[in-house]
Amino acid sequence: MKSAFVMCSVLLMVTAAFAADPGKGVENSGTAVGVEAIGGPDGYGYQYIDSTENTGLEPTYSWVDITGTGTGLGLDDDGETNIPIGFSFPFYGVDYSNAQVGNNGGVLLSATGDVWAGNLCPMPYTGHEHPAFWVFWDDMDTESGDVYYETQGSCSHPDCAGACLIVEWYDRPHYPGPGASTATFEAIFCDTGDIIAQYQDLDFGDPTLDYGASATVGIEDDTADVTYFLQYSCDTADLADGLAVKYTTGPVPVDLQRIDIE
Ligand SMILES: [Ca+2]
Ligand SMILES: [Ca+2]
Ligand SMILES: [Ca+2]
Repeated sequence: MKSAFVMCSVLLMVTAAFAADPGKGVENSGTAVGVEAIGGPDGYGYQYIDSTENTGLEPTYSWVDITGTGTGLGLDDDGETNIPIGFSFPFYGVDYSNAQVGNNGGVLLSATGDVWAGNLCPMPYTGHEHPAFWVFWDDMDTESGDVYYETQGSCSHPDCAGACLIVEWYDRPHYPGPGASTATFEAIFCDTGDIIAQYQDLDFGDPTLDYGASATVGIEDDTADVTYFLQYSCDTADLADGLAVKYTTGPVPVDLQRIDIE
């Protein structure tokens, strides 16, 4: 039988948002997306798209350094602190004005909670009762660098048209530090509700840690009443320096269309 299996490499710019069932408790594809360039939607309607896509809706990697202008938090090894967002930020349908930043690479949309040293995955982390953005959840340390935040009324990142909050983990080693090298990455919370992670340097000089080999990356709602979540990666070295990942409830292109032709 003649095989006429064709891999269509044309990007079909179908930008309709996936039909997202807003029903609580709906299972999603978050645990299986791995490092696909486009993932979701989760039960709420979040999808992600990373900068390796070229459909026109992917985020631009455009590093914003706030180490000279932002506020250094001086976080301990496993410390957290509360910060003002500076505007009303919507996350899974709830507006937040404060966030809690953890040294271990996560931001909680709550006033309490821990970004524990031991990242857990696959998501969801059901022991956690706080909405979270796991930017690069891993056991970061303190021998160098700091964690900074800054609210910008007119965001410096080209994919945020309005205000944004930027949180930057700068030059941080992995526990127990100082290690061979450090990591630098950041989260950008746009006032539209979009969230962008940017990874400038994820090379610790240790293959067991580099590029997310021991980190959780994704977003999740309060998992006390499970749950919505969208995992980007889980303990796999599939991130890269110069990568941006956007999480959004807005339009995301359908992934490469694989078409069987008989
Ligand atoms: Ca730590
Ligand atoms: Ca490095
Ligand atoms: Ca880890």
